[in-house]
Amino acid sequence: PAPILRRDYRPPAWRVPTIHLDVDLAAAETRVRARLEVERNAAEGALGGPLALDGAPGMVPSSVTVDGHVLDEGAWRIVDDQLLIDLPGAAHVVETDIAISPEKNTQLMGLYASGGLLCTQCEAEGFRRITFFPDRPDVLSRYTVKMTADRTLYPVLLANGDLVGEGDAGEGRHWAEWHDPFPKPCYLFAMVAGDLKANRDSFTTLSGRAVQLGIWVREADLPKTDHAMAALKASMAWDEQVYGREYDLGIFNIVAVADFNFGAMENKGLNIFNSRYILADPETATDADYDAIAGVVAHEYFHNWSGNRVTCRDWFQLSLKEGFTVFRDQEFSADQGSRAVKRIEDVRVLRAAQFPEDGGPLAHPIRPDSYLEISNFYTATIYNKGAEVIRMMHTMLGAEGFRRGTDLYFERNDGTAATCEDFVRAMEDANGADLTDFRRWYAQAGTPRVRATLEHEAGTATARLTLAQTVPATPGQPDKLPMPLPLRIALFGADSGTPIVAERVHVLGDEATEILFEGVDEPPVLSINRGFSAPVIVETNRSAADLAFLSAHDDDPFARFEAMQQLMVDTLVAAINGGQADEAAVVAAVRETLTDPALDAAFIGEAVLLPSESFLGDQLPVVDPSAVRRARDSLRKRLGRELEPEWRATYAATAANRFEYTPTAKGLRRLHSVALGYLDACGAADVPALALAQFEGADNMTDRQGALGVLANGLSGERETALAAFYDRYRNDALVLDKWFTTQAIAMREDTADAVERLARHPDFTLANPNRMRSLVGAFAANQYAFHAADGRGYRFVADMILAADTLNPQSAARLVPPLGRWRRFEPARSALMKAQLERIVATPGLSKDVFEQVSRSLA
Ligand code: HT7
Ligand code: ZN
Repeated sequence: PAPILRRDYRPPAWRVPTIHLDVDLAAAETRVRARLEVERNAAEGALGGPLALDGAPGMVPSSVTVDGHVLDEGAWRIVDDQLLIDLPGAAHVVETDIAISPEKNTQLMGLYASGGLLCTQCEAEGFRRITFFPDRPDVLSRYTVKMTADRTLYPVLLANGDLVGEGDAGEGRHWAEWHDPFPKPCYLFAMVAGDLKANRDSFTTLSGRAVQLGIWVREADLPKTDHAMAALKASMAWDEQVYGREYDLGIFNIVAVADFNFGAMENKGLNIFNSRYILADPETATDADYDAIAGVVAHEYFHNWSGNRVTCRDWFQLSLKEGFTVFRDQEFSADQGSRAVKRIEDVRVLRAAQFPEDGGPLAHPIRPDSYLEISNFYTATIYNKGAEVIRMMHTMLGAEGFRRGTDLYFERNDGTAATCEDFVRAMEDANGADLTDFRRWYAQAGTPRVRATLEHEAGTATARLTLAQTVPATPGQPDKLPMPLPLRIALFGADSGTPIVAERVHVLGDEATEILFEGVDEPPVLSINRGFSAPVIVETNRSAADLAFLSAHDDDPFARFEAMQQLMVDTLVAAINGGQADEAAVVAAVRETLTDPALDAAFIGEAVLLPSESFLGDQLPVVDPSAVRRARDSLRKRLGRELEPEWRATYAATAANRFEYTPTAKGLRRLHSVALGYLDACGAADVPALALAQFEGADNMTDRQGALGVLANGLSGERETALAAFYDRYRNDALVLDKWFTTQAIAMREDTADAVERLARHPDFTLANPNRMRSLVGAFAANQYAFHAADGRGYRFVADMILAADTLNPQSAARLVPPLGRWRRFEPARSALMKAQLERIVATPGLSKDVFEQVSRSLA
C-alpha cells in the first residue's frame, strides 16, 4: 500500500455542513440512512472531482439518492473503498442507505457490540465503517441523529449534543433524536444504546450555566463511579480557572464500556471510556488506578477545547490536540496532588515508552511526514513527547505568556481545523517571541543528548559550564539541526551544602555553548535539567559523591530524585560492564533519603526504587538481559540486607488502619509496599508470611496487590495461596482479573515465560478483549528478562499472539510489535531470534495494514 504524505495535503473537494443520520439499531444488523447536505469547497487549493465518500472494505449502499432522486447503479461507483458520485452543481443533498453488523465487528472500530451494549469508536477512521462520508478531520458538520432500537435491550439511547425528541416506535421499539449544534469532524461522532444506569450530577459554569452530568454504566457498577464524577467536576473547574475555558453544551455524558481499543474517547458531549478508566472502589482499584482515572477523565474533558472546538486539519497534526491535552492533564493532576511525584511519574513514562521509540526503527517526529495506517501513530511520541514540547514553550514563555498564547490560539482557531503551526504562531504573536528554530521539535525525531561539563577554578572563583548538544540520526533523518531546549540550572556548594547560584533557565540553542559563573568560591555541584525542563538525555561529569550530595540536598525534588537514579544507574552500569561499582554509595544515599524526616512518604517511595531493568538496558550499547538482571538483583539484595532495620521500621511506620484516598495515605501505602519489596530482597524468612498477612488483611487493592506482587516474584507456598485466593475472589470482575494476569506476567522468576504460555490457554484469557490481551501479552513483553528468554520462547509466543490477534483486531495486534522491533539493541543471539520472528510475521499472508506497517518499518 502507498503511504499518505503530509506534503500532499489539499483541502477537501466537498464540504458537508449538515448531516442527518437515521439509525435502526440491532446487534445483528443495523440500518444506517444518511442525509448529507454537500457544497463544493471554494477554498484555494481544494481538490476537485466527484464527491468521494469513504467507506470500509466490502461496504455497498443499498441505495444512493441525489436531491431526492434515486441514482441508477451506473451513476455511482466504488473505487478503493470510496463511494464516488459525479455531481453537476455546487450544492446537493445526497442520501445513502446501508446495513452493517455490529456483532461481527471484532476490530472495535465503527459501531460494535460490547457486553450487551452497542457503541461507537470513530477516531481515527471508524466513521467510514458506519456510513459513507468524507472521513477526514477537516470536514466539519452539524449532526442530527435519530436512533431507534428495542426498548428492552436498549432502554438508553445516547448521542452527541442535546436530546431534542424521543418517543415510542411501536413493536417494543423506541426512538431518540439528538442534535449537536457545534460543527465537528466525524471522528467525534458517537452513539450508544444499552441497558445503562447513570450516576447523575450537575456543574454550574463560571458564567452560571447549569450542565447535566451523567456517567453511564451497568447498574451493578454504579457504586464505582463517584471518583470519576468528582474528577470530572474538578476538571471542569480547573479548565475555567487555568485556561478560562467553559463547557459549552447543556449535557456532558460519559459511558463506560468493557471492550475498547484505547483509554477513552473525547466525542463531543458523549465521551466513551474503557471501563478501567471509570470504575473504582477501594476493594478493586489501586491508588494508581484512581490517579489514572482522574487523569484520563480530565484529559478527555479538556479535549472539548483542545481537540473539539479547535480540531486538527489532518492526522499529521495529531499532536496539536494530543500533546497539548496531555500537558493539560499532567498539570491538572500535578495541581490535585503531589507535583513532584507527578513529574517523576510522567518522566518515568516518557523514558520507558518514548525514549526507546525515539531511538529505534519506529522513531518519528511529533508531526510525522507519512503513514500507512494512522492508528499506528497514537504513540508515546505524539502524546508524551508532544506534551514535553508544549511544556518547553510554557517554560520559555512563563505561565502568563503561555496563557496569552493559548487565549489567542483558541480565539483565532475556534470552530476550525488547525495545524501545529497555528499553535506555535499564536504563542509567538501573543508574546512577541521568535520560535523559528524551536519549530524543529515538530520536524525532527530523536532524543537530543546534552553533554554538560562543569569546571571550577578556585583561583578566580569561577565555574565554567560547557554544554554541547547532539541529535541522533533516525530513520529517514540522517542529519539534524540543534533544537532549542530550556535547561533549568543551579549550582550548590559542596562544602556549605547550600545553593550558590540560584536557578536560571538557559535555552541551549546551538550545538555548543559555555556559561561562566562568577563568585564561586567553593567546589560547585551542578544541578541541571531541574524539573526535567527538556526531554533530553543529559550526560555530566558528576561524581558519585556529587550525586549523593544532590540526592540529599537539592531543593528541586525532581533533581533530587534524578540524582539518586543517576547514582544507581552509574553503579549498575559499572557492575554490568564488570567495572568498579560503588554499591556502598547507593546504600548510604538510600539510607539518608529513607530516614530524612523532612521528606514525605510518596517521594521516598519513588526515590529509593531502583531503575527498571529495561531502563538499565536503554543505557547500554548492547543489551544482555541476564547481565542486567544479575547486577540489579545484587544491588537490590544488598540494599535489602544492609538496610534491613530501616526497611522494617519503615514497613511498621507506614502501616495504615483504614483506607483513605488522600495524598498522605497514598504515599504511605506506596512506601509500605516498597519496603516490603526490599525486605523480600534481603531474604528474611518471615517475608512470605508478612506479605500474606498484608494480602489477607488489606482493606484496599493497593495493599493487596502490593503484597501479591512481592509474593509473585518468589517461590513460597504463600505465593500459590495468595494467587488462588485472588483469583477466587475476583474471577467475575474483569478489571481485577486483568491484574491477576499481569502480576504473573511481570513476575521476576525463571519460569515466567512458561507461566505466561500456560495463562494464554486459561479459560479466562481472550484476545478479543484489548484489556485482557494487554494484561498478559503486553505486560509480558515489557518484562525484559522473561520476554528475552535466551531460547527465544518469549519472542515466538508474542509473534504467535500478534498473528492470532491480527485476524480479530489489527490495531491491538500492531501495538504488540514494538518490543520485537527493538531487535537491533540486543546481543547477537537474541537479536537474530527476534528478527526471525518479525520475518515470520511479515511473510504471513493476509496481514493487516496495521501490523504490516509496524513490522516492515521495524525490519527496514
Ligand atoms: N483521542 C482518543 C484516541 C482514541 C483512539 C485512537 C485509535 C483507536 C482507538 C481510539 N480510541 C481513542 C483518545 C485520547 O487521546 O483522548
Ligand atoms: Zn487525547
